[in-house]
Amino acid sequence: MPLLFAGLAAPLLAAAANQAPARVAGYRDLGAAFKAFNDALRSPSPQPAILQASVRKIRSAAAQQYGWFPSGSAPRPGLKTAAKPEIWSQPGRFRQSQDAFSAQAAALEPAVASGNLAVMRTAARSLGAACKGCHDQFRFDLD
Ligand code: ASC
Repeated sequence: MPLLFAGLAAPLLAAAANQAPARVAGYRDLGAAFKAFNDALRSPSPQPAILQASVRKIRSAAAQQYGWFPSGSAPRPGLKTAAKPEIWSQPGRFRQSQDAFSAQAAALEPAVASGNLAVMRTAARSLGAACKGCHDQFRFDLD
């Protein structure tokens, strides 16, 4: 039977290890969507379709991020990640940061719907602050 268990465990471990690349891809997409949003806001008359599509992607990332930090994806020898161990040792604090991001992502939608560029810029700044707040606490400096 040990061979059978080994056969089952290997794919499970591989799935856990793959969660770090999953979050890297997720944050890359999120960063691209936020950049598209901010780039559009720099235009004198941003296209609502671009703003709305970006917000949809940002909100999707906000929903998915809760699944990006399974225990098997914490830092360990052989796993390259900028995620700090505090994510797993202080889950309540980390959850607060995740919720702060979700709240600011959700707030983008009514800001865009208002059609008011100043309101959208303020909402985008608040979202960026939520990103930074989490990075400052839970992400190693990238270089
Ligand atoms: C961005 C981006 C982030 C945040 C952060 C805010 O545009 O990609 O990670 O804003 O830099 O300080």
